[in-house]
Amino acid sequence: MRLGDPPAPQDLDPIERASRDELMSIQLERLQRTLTHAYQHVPIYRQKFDQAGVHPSDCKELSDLAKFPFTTKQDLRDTYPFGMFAVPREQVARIHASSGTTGTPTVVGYTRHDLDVWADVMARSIRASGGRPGDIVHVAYGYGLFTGGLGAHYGAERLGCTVVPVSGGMTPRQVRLITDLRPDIVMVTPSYMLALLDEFERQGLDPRASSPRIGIFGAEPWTERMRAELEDRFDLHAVDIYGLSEVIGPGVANECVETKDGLHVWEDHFYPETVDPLTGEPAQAGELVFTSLTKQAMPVIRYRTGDLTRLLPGTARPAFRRMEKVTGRTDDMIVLRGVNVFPTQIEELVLRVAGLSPHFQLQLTRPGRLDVMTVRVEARPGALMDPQRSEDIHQSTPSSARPMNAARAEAGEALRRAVKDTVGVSVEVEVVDPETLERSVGKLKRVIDKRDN
Ligand code: DLL
Repeated sequence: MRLGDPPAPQDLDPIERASRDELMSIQLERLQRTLTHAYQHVPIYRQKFDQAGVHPSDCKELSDLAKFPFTTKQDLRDTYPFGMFAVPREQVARIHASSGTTGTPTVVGYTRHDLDVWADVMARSIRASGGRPGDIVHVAYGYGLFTGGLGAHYGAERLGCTVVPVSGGMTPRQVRLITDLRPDIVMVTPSYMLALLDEFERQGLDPRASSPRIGIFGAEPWTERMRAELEDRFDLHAVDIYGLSEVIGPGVANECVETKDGLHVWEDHFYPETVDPLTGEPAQAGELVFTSLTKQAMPVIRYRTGDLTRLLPGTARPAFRRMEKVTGRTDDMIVLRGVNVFPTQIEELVLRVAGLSPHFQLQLTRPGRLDVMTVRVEARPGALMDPQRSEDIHQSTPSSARPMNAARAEAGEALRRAVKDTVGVSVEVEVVDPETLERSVGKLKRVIDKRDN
């Protein structure tokens, strides 16, 4: 695998070469402007600021932002659909929306200038990932109300790439297009990249011989172990991209391929803080909170993302702080008999056990008074096979009636022990046949909650 080359300094945006002090002075000026814009044009911000007894003119330095109230998803729901907009609706050039699977959908809007900023930060993200003008970019993030597809699309065009706008789904066709068009870059959720991996193998193609040298993966949490898995099996650089629709979409933060040490937050547009998720007080590690610095249509002030991470000083782009890979969301956290468990913790452990594939689900049940979590994980194809297996097939024994073979039981036990030792909680493990768990096309649903509350 070719080492990820850093871009030549003259190819960076000027702000990427700025000093921290220069960046901070731009941030302060933009922050003051944003607070004023929100206060003047969005009734809910005016109300909340007034209630908290703060006024945009109270923001004299960046740390004064902590005096301002938070914005939550509930605020977006309460003002659905257009109540958070700070410009007349006719100046809104595009709408995106969340799927609304967990309640009222939330709508976000962009002026032409916002779309321009978005394309710029996405182009910057793709370049930081190792992309260059002229590269072919296969976009398998969903196109539509989800921000992944169109966000990646316009960013790749802005950088000067050739875009293949495939969107999600139709997996065999994705593999065909990757094989025939030979993209340099694939942009997709890590879980769907795994589904593409299966499809390569199903078609008898060697994924390591495929063309992509970079995968830009995001929209859901994924671990260092998953990075190693994807890099090894596809022979590419796997780089993390982060974003959320309320803030702009993908391109809020991105890893630099030469360091892969967390995501540089594009702080000239999005100001990050981390707070204690319970008290809301500033904390070194905790819930990520964003304030937009340049958005016109829908400025967000101290938006609570629900994502858990830690802010660190910049490395490959020294002026910009980094965020650690997101380990999970406050609402993804499973509290199992008093112990907090994140699906990413289980992912790390699953991928350490030989013979277990990265495809797993967490099923929650409540058979008695206590919650039980079952890790249902697929064996890797060809691994953990029962020597009697071929006879079983001839006898056409239904697979559910077959006893779990010794190798599977051992792998399951190894995982169970690892979870107990590392996370501190007892789980059940069920090792299932390859290709029996549902695959995601976009964002993966890891947890199946079968407890009736
Ligand atoms: O997922 C935007 C996006 C598209 C990001 C494509 C990256 C690539 P939403 O649908 O609004 O927007 O979901 C945002 O997804 O708050 C996180 O919980 C999660 N998320 C996004 N990127 C990452 C990541 C898009 N790299 C929510 N790691 C966020 C972990 C992520 N979680």
